[in-house]
Amino acid sequence: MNTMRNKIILHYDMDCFFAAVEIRDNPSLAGKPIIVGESIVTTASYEARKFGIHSAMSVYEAKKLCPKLIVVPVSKDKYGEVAYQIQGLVQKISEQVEFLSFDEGFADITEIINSFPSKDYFAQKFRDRIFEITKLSCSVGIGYNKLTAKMASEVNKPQGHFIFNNPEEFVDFIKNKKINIIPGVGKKFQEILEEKSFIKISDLYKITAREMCRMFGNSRGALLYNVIRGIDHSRIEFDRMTQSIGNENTFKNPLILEEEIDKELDEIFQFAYNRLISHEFICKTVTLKVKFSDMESITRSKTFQIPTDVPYKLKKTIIELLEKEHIEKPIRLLGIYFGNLIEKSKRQLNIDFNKI
Ligand code: TTP
Ligand code: MG
Repeated sequence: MNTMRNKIILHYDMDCFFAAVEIRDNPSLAGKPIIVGESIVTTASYEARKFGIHSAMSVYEAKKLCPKLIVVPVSKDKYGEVAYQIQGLVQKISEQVEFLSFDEGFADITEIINSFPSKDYFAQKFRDRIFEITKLSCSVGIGYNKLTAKMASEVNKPQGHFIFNNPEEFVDFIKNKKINIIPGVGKKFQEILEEKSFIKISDLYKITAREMCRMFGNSRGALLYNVIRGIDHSRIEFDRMTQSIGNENTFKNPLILEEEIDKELDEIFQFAYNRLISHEFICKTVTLKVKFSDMESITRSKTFQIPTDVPYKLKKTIIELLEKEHIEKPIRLLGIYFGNLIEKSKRQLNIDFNKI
């Protein structure tokens, strides 16, 4: 068995993301053709897609296709907030994560999947949990690499999941599909392929890697050769500097009493702190996030002069941030994040003797 087969990767992609958030927050939009955008369509509800409306189309053109179309302006901050919640959950299940955009990402679940009854069970639980937290649906794919996970999440979209356990299953699934099922094969490349009478994926298996490179260029040819065989060695890109490490919790029964808040804060801190330490990071910024039961939310941060991982200092800062707020409303969510992360080993090597 090669290493490729040993990994288990989950990919999630929110359904109709911007539109779904808008519908969630204004249920009178449900079941109607809506798009989110000002002059360009960012996304369309499934009802609007039935008219042929899609992302990147002009709103003018979209309205011609569906005169009853409802146009909702973009609220990036709101989608960012939801993305943050989702990413918090994903970071809880795995330390190897990569977020491709607001609504899409990968998690390496190799280490934890064996403690669940099955991949199918895990995918369902993941979707349920996302819905519980955000009241939004997503689609999930589980594969043995990033490519197959991403393609799996498309299979039962929306509100579904699918699993590729190995290359045999993958090839069996895609061989009779059209070539544009492959991510990255756009209209232009599809036309080039069709000119050469490659219509279905199965038409490509008889071509050797060398021939493919000759026909389509080295990198594109090699990529195509691998992709149709379910081969992808790309790694999860965990970008440490742009991400923070932390933890948050949503409470079914909002917290009111001081001792309840302290207890929860303690637990969240411990979890977040353990993650910081296990990654061997020190941090420069500490962030406290609080969401109230009336949905108002606040995010407060403090940045230190010198990065630290001293628990006492980190905890004290969090408590100070909380106390400054004079909270009187019930709390629905508490979160603690450590940002501006620096690898501890690098920090030690970076000591500048001139400055001591
Ligand atoms: P996608 O995941 O591509 O689309 P989607 O979530 O709207 O729909 P699907 O159910 O098919 O996954 O993109 C995520 C969000 O990113 C989308 O809701 C709006 C935004 N977006 C843009 O702003 N511009 C674009 O061109 C695209 C494709 C998406
Ligand atoms: Mg999406």
